[in-house]
Parts: sequence; C-alpha cells; structure tokens
Amino acid sequence: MNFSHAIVRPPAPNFADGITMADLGAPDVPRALAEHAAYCRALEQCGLTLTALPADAAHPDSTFVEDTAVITPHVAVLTRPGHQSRMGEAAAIEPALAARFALKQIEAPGTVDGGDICEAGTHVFIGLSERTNESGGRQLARYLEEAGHTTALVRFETGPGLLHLKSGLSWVGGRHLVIVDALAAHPAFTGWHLLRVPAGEEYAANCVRVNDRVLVPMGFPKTEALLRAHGYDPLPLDMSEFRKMDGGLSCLSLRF
Ligand code: CIR
Repeated sequence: MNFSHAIVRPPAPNFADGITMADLGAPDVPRALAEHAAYCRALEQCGLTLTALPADAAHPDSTFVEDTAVITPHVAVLTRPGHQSRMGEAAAIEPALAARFALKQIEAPGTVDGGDICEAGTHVFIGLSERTNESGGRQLARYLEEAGHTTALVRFETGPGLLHLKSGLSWVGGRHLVIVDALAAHPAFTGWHLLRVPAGEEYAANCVRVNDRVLVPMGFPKTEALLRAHGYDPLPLDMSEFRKMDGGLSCLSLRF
C-alpha cells in the first residue's frame, strides 16, 4: 500500500471496442479520457510519480494495465492475459517493465490477469477465474512464494460485476478486506476482518489503498461511510466510463 510510482496508459480512441459483460451502453471516449486524467491527478495527489505510456489502439482494453503484470516489493511477473484479444498487451508493456524490474513470466498454457491478484501485505490471494487458469495461478504462486510471499488460490464464479477477483475484493490495510457477499464465504478469507459492501454498492468493492488514502468509485456513500468508520480516508473518483467496460479503479494502474 506504500507506493511511489505508477504506470498508466490512457484509453485509445477505440476503447469502446474492448470486451464487456456490463449492460451499461458504450463508453464516451472523451469522458473516459477526462476520468483517466482525474485518476492520474489523484495518484499524484497521493504522492506517486507517474509513467504514462502512449495509448495503444492495437488493444482496445490496454488502458487496464493492471492485468499485464503483478508487481510486489519482492518480485515482478509479466502475465499472460486470459482473453485472446488481450494477450498482446503483455508484450506491448514488457519494455517499460523490463527497464525497471527483472521480470519473471507466466508461460503457456498458463493465463493470468492481474485483476485476479489481490496483495494483502505479504499474503497474496490468487483468483482462479475465466481469465486466470490453474496453470497460471500455480506458476504465479511459485514465483511469489520463492520471493517470500504466502499465497491462497481462490476459485470463484465469473458473473456480472465479478470479472476478476478484485472486482469484488480489495485489501485496504491490516486485516481489512473490502468484499462482496458473493466471495465472503470462501475459506481463504477465514480469519480476515471482512468489510462487506452493502447491497447495491458491489462495484465499490474494487477500491485501492494508496498511501494514506483509499481511492473509491464515486457514488457509493455507504461504502465510503464503512471505510471512514474503520479509520480510512476515501478519495472518490468518477469511474462511469470504465465501469461500462467492466473496469474498476485498480485496473487503471500498476503501482509500486
Ligand atoms: C476486460 O474484459 O478484460 C476489460 N474490458 C476490463 C478489464 C478490467 N481489468 C481489471 O479489472 N483488472
């Protein structure tokens, strides 16, 4: 949660051609660009230095940079995204990451989307989903454990609003996990203090602790109140256009 840098990539003009299960209409690209700019300013306000990569129209979902890598203080792993249309995003971001990190790599037949990986201090939850398969999850777990992390595999059912594990789960500090009801009964979360997002506010379960603040999507007052009640300082951001493409706050940056 203590970060000094982030890598971001603005949405490309063909952002609306990306993959989505959400039934919220097509995103407005100029508005998405404005929301992305506000997101970048918020990260800077939290003390981060940003590296902004150029928009990549070869991959309409490429603004969701989080899916291409898993970066912890101890290891950096280039993923192999689980949807055919997104696989090339890993190669596209590799030079920017290889300049900073000695990269490990997920190999075929493994697939991993970074959105399925939730760091909680030294412990890491690895979601097994329609994007992250067992081979990918196990390869990643090995890299993480070799670097000193503990890991837990969390198999879950993809569904509307739950594309990735982190669509419904965030670690905000200490033993606190923000979580949707659909995930809360999984044994991997036994012993953790679960902050369950109120019904109707499931989208707000994707929030991001960045230094002293917790970035939260705008428009979910009960979740903001829940966070405040536990001592956190929420920073709401408009995510309307990214939500239309199944994206959340965490997906828009790689933080380290
Ligand atoms: C996709 O379906 O892959 C994109 N439209 C959304 C990816 C969101 N990424 C994330 O939650 N980490």
